[in-house]
Amino acid sequence: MSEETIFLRIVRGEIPADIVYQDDLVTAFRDIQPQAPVHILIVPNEPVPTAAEVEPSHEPALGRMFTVARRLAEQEGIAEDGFRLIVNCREHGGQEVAHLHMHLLGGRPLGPMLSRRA
Ligand code: DGP
Repeated sequence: MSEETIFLRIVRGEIPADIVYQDDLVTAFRDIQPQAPVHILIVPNEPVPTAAEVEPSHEPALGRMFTVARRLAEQEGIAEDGFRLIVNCREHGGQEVAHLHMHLLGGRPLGPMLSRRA
């Protein structure tokens, strides 16, 4: 998979996004097609294509993604009621962008974790 995804270009500031947090390891920005009142994507600045390719060297960034998710959930006012964190992986996981990303979703009851098979 190519490393030159749209998310890498957002991390680098090359294309616009509603960035809500950025530090040395991760960047968080609002999803362009929100599926809940709060829908933020948290990505490692150094691209990892998918969750199937994570290595021990990625642990600092992956751990930071969780602490940033907590911080943003509090900032967005969804921590108390609760929220959902999702990482889709490859084709069966429904991953569209090959730069690992965590979805932070909340602001309403989110329903069952998986839609039922037809
Ligand atoms: P996934 O299916 O897990 O790969 O989710 C990809 C998400 O990325 C999807 O919810 C839509 C979002 N997205 C795709 N392109 C862009 C973009 O250019 N900007 C922003 N902010 N979000 C994007």
